[in-house]
Amino acid sequence: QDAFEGVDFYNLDDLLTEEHKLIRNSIRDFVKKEIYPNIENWCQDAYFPYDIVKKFGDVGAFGPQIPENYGGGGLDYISYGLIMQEIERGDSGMRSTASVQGSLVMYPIYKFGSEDQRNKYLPKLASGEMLGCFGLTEPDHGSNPSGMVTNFKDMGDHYLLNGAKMWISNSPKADIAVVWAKNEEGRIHGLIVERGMEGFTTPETHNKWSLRASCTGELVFHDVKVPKENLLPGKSGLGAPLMCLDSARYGIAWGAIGAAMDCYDSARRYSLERQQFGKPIGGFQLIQKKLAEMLTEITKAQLLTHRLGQLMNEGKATTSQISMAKRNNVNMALEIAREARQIHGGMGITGEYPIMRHMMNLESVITYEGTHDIHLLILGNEITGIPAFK
Ligand code: TGC
Ligand code: FAD
Repeated sequence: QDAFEGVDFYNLDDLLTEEHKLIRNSIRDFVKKEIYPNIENWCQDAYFPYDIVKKFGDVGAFGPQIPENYGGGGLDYISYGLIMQEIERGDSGMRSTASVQGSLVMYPIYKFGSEDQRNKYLPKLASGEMLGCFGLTEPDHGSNPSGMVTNFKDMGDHYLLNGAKMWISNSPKADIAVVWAKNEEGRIHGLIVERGMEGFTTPETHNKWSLRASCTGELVFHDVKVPKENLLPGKSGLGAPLMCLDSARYGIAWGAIGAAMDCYDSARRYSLERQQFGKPIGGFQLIQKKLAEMLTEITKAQLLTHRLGQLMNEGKATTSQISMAKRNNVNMALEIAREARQIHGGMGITGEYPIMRHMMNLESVITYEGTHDIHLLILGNEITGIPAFK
């Protein structure tokens, strides 16, 4: 496929700074060179290309919003969003690797970690020398993480950690895991668990039809001795992991636009090349309706995320504003992938085009970081003041 052009129907580039555009273009080039030519094979083979970790570090995709003195990019939230958009234009699984590292591992260590923890882990995570994962979900507690049973006991000179996490992106290859567990009083804390600690294993989850280039697994803890200095001291309670989710969900709202743009771009090109009944299928009204609606939905999603980015930069974005954007944009991308699949006819199911891959990936994206319906209920709670999820 020819070089991908961004979708900018409302001249949103005019609202970006030169730095934003430079960052966006450098990640776009990176994705074109390093991800786009290989991603189809990686997904077909269910292969996580571990060397992408170092490359993401080199290009500044890990923790762009973390201050530079800890190895991060020191960038604003619009830059962060643009980076996620461009990576997910390549593949949602690749964006998962980056958003887990930046928002779910580096962010809690930066925000709630001690100075020693920040200095020990952040520069290595930023450079890609180290890969991290985030363990919140459990086999019996997905949408309801406050019910978690993973727990730790104070043994005097260390903590003893027991329990299991499931569906953890990056876990089979991660060097460290930020794990959320309850203490003896039932209070949730974050602990940094390192690969190699006795009793800690990370079995891989196989046979996924979605996010096949991202590795997913469990985190299993059998009497793991965790040094006391590995507890994140800055914040406890469910609010701590939920703050991390705010940051990651924000990135996903941008990322989904990237996947949608790629589907739209492919459908637009195909509709001009493919001839039926003696003319390009793009000349039929029904195809034009699909393309016009795709462009409209992408543009609306861009406006939503741009404003949300401004609010994030000002520290004013609320959880429910982020929920609205994550929910809307991922659903929008999934709908566009389905319509783009129709436009490609039979070719839409093959690996010749990126459509089916994006569509299958987005089935995970619409479920993780809070399902489509959980985000609806977060909005319902905001509107009425009555939490309907309990
Ligand atoms: P609730 O009673 O509402 O809140 C519990 C405590 O947390 C506080 N809080 C927040 N604090 C900071 N920031 C936020 N955004 C906060 N939201 C809530 C809240 O004030 C309260 O504090 P306190 O002091 O009163 O205790 O909690 P709840 O148990 O009723 O749950 C609410 C609900 C259902 C919305 C929440 O649990 C939820 O969001 N569930 C979805 C779970 C989820 O999103 N899991 C994601 C796992 S990670 C993942 O999927 C990574 S995939 C990454 C990839 O590969 O890209
Ligand atoms: P459930 O919570 O069992 O939900 C099942 C269905 O019930 C959903 O439709 C849901 O919307 C609905 N439902 C649940 N509660 C309610 C309610 N109160 N009202 C109405 N409907 C309800 N987690 C991590 O911690 N770290 C990771 O890195 C991570 N990566 C992931 C990667 C992949 C590929 C996937 C698929 C998941 C990942 N997750 C991760 C887990 C993800 O966050 C959970 O799958 C998600 O939160 C939903 O939990 P669940 O799968 O247990 O579904």
